[in-house]
Amino acid sequence: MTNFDDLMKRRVTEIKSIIKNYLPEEEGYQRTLLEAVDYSMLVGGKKLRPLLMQQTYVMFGGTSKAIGPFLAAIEMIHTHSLIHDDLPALDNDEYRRGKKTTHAVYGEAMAILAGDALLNLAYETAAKAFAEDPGNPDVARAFTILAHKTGIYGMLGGQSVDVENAGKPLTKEQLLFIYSLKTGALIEASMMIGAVLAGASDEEAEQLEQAARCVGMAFQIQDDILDVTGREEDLGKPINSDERNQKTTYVTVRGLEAAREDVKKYSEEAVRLLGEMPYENEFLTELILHLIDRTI
Ligand code: GRG
Repeated sequence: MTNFDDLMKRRVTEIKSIIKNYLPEEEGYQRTLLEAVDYSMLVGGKKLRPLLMQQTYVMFGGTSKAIGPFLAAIEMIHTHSLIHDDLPALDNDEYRRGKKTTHAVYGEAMAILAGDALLNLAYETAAKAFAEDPGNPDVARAFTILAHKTGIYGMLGGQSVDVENAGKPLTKEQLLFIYSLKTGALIEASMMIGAVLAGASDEEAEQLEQAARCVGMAFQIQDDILDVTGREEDLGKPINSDERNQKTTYVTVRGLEAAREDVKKYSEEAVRLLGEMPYENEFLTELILHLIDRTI
């Protein structure tokens, strides 16, 4: 095992244990909802967004305890989006992260509620950061980024354009708009929040936003590639979902080879932008470059 793989494993394990601290106990009359929430959060997943947040935080020399709630909150928002994305009304997928999707286990109504519950729990959790670091104005800055990048000008807005255009041909520009919001926005939020909580200026946060936008674009294009070329046992979900849902993707617009080249280009541009900053994190750079060849 290389040093990177080893470090990656340790960091993901650490993030999982931080997230667990913020998950609800499965008790009370709403127990089934709480089980569905915990099931969805614990069933697997790469924990990429908290990892990017934590590593950007490290890059900027962060020391505030406020980071913990935000690491959990970003994964809750991401998991909410996956639960809803898998619903019969959207992609209608039965497997995710190698296990049955939330609606396949708990039924559609409970899955809708579990998705909503996680979106709300994310803000309840992020709000705990105010108590972790009282009087630190960066907590409010981070909270604002989290809410903005999740909403109508971020992930949810991008998803709405995606849903509305399913089955229709799209230009590359339209597709990039959708990707920069539905996938890019949460990755931007992750890296910006990591920096802001470590005391980064607004200008530095904006430069990170550019770098993160490139990471998000590369990540979504690779997602499109894996939907065609990946192995179900690696991905933990069925392949050819985009074709089934008549989705225009980067692969259908640009072809497989150009898509692969662009994953590399966007990732290298992200690394270049990070390299312009007066701080360093070798692991973060390696992580972004490793994502180029990801198979999961
Ligand atoms: C509210 C009805 C309703 C729907 C919301 C907002 C939304 C659904 C979906 C967001 C769009 C979305 C699911 C984008 C896909 C982004 C993406 C590539 C997800 C996969 O991320 P990974 O590979 O997943 O990091 P793991 O399982 O590793 O965490």
